[in-house]
Amino acid sequence: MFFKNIDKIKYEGEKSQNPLSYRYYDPEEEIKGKKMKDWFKFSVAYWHTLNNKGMDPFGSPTMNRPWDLSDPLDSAYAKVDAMFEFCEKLGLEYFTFHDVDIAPEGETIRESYKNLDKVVDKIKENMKSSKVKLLWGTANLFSHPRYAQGAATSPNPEVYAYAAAQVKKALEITNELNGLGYVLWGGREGYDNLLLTNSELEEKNFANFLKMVSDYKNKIGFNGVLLIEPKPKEPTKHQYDYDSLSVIAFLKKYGLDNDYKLNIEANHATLAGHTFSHELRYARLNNKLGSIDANRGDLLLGWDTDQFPTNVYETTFAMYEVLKNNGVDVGFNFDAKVRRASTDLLDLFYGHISGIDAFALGLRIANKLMPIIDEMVEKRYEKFNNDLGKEILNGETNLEKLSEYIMDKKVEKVESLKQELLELIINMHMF
Ligand code: XLS
Ligand code: CA
Ligand code: CA
Repeated sequence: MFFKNIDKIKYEGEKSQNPLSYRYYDPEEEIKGKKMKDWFKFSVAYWHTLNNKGMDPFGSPTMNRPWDLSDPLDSAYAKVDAMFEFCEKLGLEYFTFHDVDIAPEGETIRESYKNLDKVVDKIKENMKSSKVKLLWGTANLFSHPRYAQGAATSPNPEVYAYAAAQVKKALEITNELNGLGYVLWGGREGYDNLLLTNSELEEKNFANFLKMVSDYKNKIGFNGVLLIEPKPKEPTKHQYDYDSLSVIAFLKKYGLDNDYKLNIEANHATLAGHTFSHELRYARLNNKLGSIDANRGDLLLGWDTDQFPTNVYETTFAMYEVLKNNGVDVGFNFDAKVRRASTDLLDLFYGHISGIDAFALGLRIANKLMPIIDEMVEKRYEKFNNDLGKEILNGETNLEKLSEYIMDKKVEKVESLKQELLELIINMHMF
């Protein structure tokens, strides 16, 4: 046991003053006929919760974790137990990992495969006596020095092959563990210097790589959803999977749009100069809203801080999009870490609890606001129900007809937007 003095976190309702309880997240409560736990399928991220030790570009690790042992494989086994215990205590059923998070990397890919097999056996063993499952898996194609100039967009074909071998195995173990999804985040797929980049070559290689991934997924019969995670920058100056719409355009260009959906991260949305809900909206409208990385950034810092989501306005607007999408295919992963100075094991619980509650409250409020917002939007566009509106909407008119129609009419004013009224109503429901 790693979290000895902590009992299972329970739903105690909003009057509770116990920080180790849920005030809004009641897993069994139904909203629109679906249990809260099924709306979310919250997951804990291996890399932030078990592997992050508080290192940053200015300083050494600040956290000593009881699962960090001297032998890397022993540590890997201890982490499996820690993950299962942590999820069970939070009452969550899912976790996520990169290949290198769960098992030590070997000198060759052959050795890495062996280590992965050992740890995956241990995960399977733990799964037998637990409800805890895999939400999604992925391969880390960005930390090792070989990936400094890209993986599927590297100038070196052997690096490309190494990346392919990592993804092959990561897909296989995700499949063996019945993961609901597989994520591709192109951490180093981008450029730092445009003049030194053969953009056409990199783009083609990247597209071929994604094609191979989806072919192999089908070959091994993996039923989960393949997900691309957009991010505009960091670590590279410009990343190819910039945002929802650029990924969707890329997928369409290469005939891959039936093979992939998107994993939208809140912090990446704001790095791209968008809101979280903007990214969710455009993914949703293109039938691409596959999964969510639940976190938040800090606008004053301006980098990928991966903080726990606590802003209920943001979670509410996000859940409005999720409700409209009737949920997501995969789930909500806490791609979030405690701050470097928050060094207690308990802080891991506080972070997750406050993120879970912020989303649960967001879901409740969004559900109440939805009919009000929908009515305001409908009213705003109601003129498109008249003959002129219908012709425009159905693409049944042309410039001549329109100019003829409007020739002698005065068109001076549109009805008020009523943004202030909406904002007032939102606060009425919020507090
Ligand atoms: C980094 C990404 C990463 C992906 C998985 O910014 O968020 O953690 O979610 O590789
Ligand atoms: Ca992420
Ligand atoms: Ca991030």
